[in-house]
Amino acid sequence: MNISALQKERAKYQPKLPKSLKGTVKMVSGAKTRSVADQDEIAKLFPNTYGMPLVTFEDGGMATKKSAVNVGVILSGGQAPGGHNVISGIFDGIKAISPESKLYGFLGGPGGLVSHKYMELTAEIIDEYRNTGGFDIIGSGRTKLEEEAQFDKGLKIINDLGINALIIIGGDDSNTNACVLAEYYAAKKTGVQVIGCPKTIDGDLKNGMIETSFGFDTATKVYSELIGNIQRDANSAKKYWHFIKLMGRSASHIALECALKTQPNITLISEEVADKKQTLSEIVDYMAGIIAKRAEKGDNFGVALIPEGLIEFIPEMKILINELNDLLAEGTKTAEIFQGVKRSYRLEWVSEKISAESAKVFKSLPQGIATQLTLDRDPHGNVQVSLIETEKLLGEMVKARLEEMKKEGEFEGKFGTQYHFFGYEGRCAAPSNFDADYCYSLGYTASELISEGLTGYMASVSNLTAPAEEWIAGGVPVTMMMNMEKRHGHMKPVIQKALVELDGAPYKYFKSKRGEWALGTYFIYPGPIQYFGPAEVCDQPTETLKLEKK
Ligand code: FBP
Repeated sequence: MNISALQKERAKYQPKLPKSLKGTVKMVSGAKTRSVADQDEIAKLFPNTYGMPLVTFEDGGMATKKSAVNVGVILSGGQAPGGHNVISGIFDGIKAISPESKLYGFLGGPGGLVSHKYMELTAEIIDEYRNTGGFDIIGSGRTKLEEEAQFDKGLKIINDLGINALIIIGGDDSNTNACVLAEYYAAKKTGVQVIGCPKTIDGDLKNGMIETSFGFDTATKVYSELIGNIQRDANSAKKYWHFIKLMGRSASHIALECALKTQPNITLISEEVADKKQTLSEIVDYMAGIIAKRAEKGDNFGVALIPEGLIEFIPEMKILINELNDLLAEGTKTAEIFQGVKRSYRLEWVSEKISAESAKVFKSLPQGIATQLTLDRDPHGNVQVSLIETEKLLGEMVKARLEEMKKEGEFEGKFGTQYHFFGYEGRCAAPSNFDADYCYSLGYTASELISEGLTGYMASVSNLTAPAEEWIAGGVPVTMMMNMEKRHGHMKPVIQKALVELDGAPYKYFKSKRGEWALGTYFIYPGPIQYFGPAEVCDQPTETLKLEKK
C-alpha cells in the first residue's frame, strides 16, 4: 500500500486512553435508568433492555482470567473521521481480554450482516488503518436493520462464526436499531450482545450522557480551515461574498461550531429560523441588510455560512415541500398528469394545484430552484432536500433584493458571489488527536462492555474537555435516550435527535457576538489540523464542547 509521509508518521501515534482503562478495570453500576420521555411505552417495547443502570469503568479491578470474545463490527451511515480508531480500540480491547478473541467486520454496512459478507480483522489489517480517516477498512452503508427477517439472517452468520457480540457504529437511527436488535436477541435468549457507538459528523447524537458524537471534531476543523482560507481570500481581494453551505442533514451544530471557530459575517442557524418562524423573505432581508451595511463602509465582501438542513426549518418551505411531495408522489394521478405537462408550463401548473400561500412562496423562488423542487425526488418520491442548492437560492434572492434596494437608494455597493458546499471534504479526514483518542477510547470501552456481558448499551466516554487521562469511560442504556416519535406515519421508539439548543451556551455566545462579526471584519483563520506540536494547537476539543462544559 502506498502511504503518504504524514500517514507513515501518524501510524506510530498511540491514541490516549482514560486512566481507568489502562490497567485492570472494575465496572461500577449506578442507579436504574428511565427513558427521557414516554417511559411506559418504551418500557413495554423493551422488556429485556429497559431500566438498566448507567455503568462506569474504574481502575483497580481484580486481575482475573477472562474468556475470549468474538465480536462482529458494523459501520453504519455516513463516514466520520475516527471510525478506524474505534475498530482498532475494539481490537486491542478484546485482545487484552484474551489473545484468542477474534474480530469480524461486516462489509458495506448493516447490509453485510444480512447478506453474510464479512472478513476477519487481523492485527496486520488493523495496523494498516490505525489513525487513518475513512471507513474503507470494511466499508459502510445505509441499509436499515429493522425487520425480524434481517435479524434472523444476521443471527445465522453470528452463530456460524461463534460471535458473542455485535458493535454497531452509527448515528441516532442506527443506534436505535441496534437497541431493537439487542432486545430481539435478548428476548430470543440467543446470548448475543449488541453494543452501539455514537458516530456522526453532524454532532446531533448527544445528550446528558453522551457529550459528543465522534467525527464532529475533525470535520468541523477541516471545514473551519477551508472557511478561514476563504475569509482570507475575501479580505485580500475584497470583491466577493462567499456563500458557503455546510453539511449537517438536519441540525446546525456544524455551522455553529464553524462560526465559533472562524467568526464569519453571517451564519444562519436553522433552529433559530424555525423558532422565530422566519420566512424565506425575512432571511433574505436579514442577509441583504448586512451586505448593504458593510457596503456603506466600502466592504463589498464577506462570508456567509448556511446550514445544509435550513430549507426544512423554514416553516413556509416545509409546507411547500410537503404539498409538492403529495402532488407529485409516485403512482398518483397528479404525478402522471404532471409528466404530460409541457415543460415551459410546469411551474404555472404546479402553482395552480397547491395552496395559495405555497404558490406565493413557490413563485418567489428563482426558476432553477423551483424546477429542482419538482424534479429531484428520492426513491420514496420525496424532494431530495440535500440536493437543493440553498446557497445559490439565497444568493440569487439576495441579489434580487439588493437590486430593489439599489433602486430605492438603500444600497450603493457591489455584490459578487462565489458559492461553496463543504461536506464530503471533511468526512474522511485523518482524525484529529481528539477524535483519534476519543474513538480509540470508545472502541476500547465497547470491548469492556462486552466483557461484562452487557447488551443494549452505547459506549460512552465523557469529561471530554479534560485531558484524555481523566476521561470517564462507561456505558449508557440506549433505552434511556429514547422517546416516541412519528416516523412514516407510525409512532416509533427512537433516540432523541439533538438540535442546536437556543438556550445553550454555544448559541448564546454566538448570538452575543454575531452583530460585531457582521459589520466588522473579525475573521479567524484556524489553519489546518495539526497532529504534532503543542497541546494548545493539537489537542483542543470543539468550541461547542468547551462552551457547553464551562
Ligand atoms: P450520518 O448521520 O449517517 O453520520 O451522515 C451524516 C451526513 O454526512 C449528513 O451530514 C449528510 O446530509 C449526509 O450524511 C449525506 O449522506 P450521503 O453520504 O448518503 O450522501
